[in-house]
Amino acid sequence: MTNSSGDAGYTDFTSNVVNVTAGGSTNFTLTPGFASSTYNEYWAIYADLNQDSDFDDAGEQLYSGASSSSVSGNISIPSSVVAQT
Ligand SMILES: [Ca+2]
Ligand SMILES: [Ca+2]
Repeated sequence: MTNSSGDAGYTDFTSNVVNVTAGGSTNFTLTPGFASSTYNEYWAIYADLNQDSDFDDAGEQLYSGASSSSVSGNISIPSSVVAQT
């Protein structure tokens, strides 16, 4: 999944779906774009692991960080997650 947020500030990509596997992991890369000078961007990745329509539950923030350049990492999906039917 590759998304560009454009120049509008925050962009909501929650309608985009990517399939993951319980007990599996997936790599990600987050790349900021700047019109002129660079500055820190604040990143977060969430998953609604218990499928109750929010991201407030323990462990649902899979990644957070700040950088002015690309960041890559790996997020793990707990094996206890039940597949969406
Ligand atoms: Ca939740
Ligand atoms: Ca909840």
